[in-house]
Amino acid sequence: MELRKNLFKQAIRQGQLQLGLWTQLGSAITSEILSGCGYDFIGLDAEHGPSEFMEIYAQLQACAAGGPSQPIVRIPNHDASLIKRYLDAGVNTLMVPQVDTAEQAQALVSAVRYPPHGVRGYCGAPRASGFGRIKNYATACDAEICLIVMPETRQALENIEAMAAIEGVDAFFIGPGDLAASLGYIGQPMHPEVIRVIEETGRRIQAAGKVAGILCTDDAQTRRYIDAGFKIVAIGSDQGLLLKGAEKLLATFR
Ligand code: 3PY
Ligand code: MG
Repeated sequence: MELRKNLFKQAIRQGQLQLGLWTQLGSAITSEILSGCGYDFIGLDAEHGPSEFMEIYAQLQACAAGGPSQPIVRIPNHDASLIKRYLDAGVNTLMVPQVDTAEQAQALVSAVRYPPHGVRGYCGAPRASGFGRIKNYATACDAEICLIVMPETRQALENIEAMAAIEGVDAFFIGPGDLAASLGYIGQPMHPEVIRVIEETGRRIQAAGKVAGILCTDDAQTRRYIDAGFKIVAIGSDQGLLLKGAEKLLATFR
């Protein structure tokens, strides 16, 4: 059995726009349905939303069955022992929230790599290695792991260039909600000042040679982010689609 290429990582390296859907419902059935729709990626959220480790595991299985979307898992914190479990479960693209400093970013790079390049603990035959069938997993997996860090605070904005200089940080995914809160505009990710800062941060990330991403559910602003060079763009969520779709259907008849 061969180690699968991380098509998402390949695509962002080539500067291709990746459009995705965020999921918060924690449902493997939803993930299976959505991963067959043609989105480039499906975001599986273990930071917010109800999913615990085993629910994410089931959603990874569902994405593999539903394909072709690439799953991205957002973990709840920076804990290296938790990162190890998600990598063992087969997560190739990992998103980490609230990354504020170069030291934190460097520690995350170390957490996703086996010694001597990092501190990831070794397991003989994890799901990620096809339960031991991918014989070169331990020596070849680094190339297929993609690390996305989330700048979501004022402090993170001060450290963008320092974090971008770290080899192994593949991309930045801005959290507009938390960033708005940190800038003094809680609940207002569409405030003009927040948007101005996000667009400026996107330019800084690109100038530093890294890929910028964002989640936005306003179609017109999403277009502007894409035009501004954001390449990892979550354009909606399972919860949002369900809510809007259900309300719209009812309104059609009532
Ligand atoms: C935020 O808006 O803070 C996020 O984390 C979005 O994914
Ligand atoms: Mg956030």
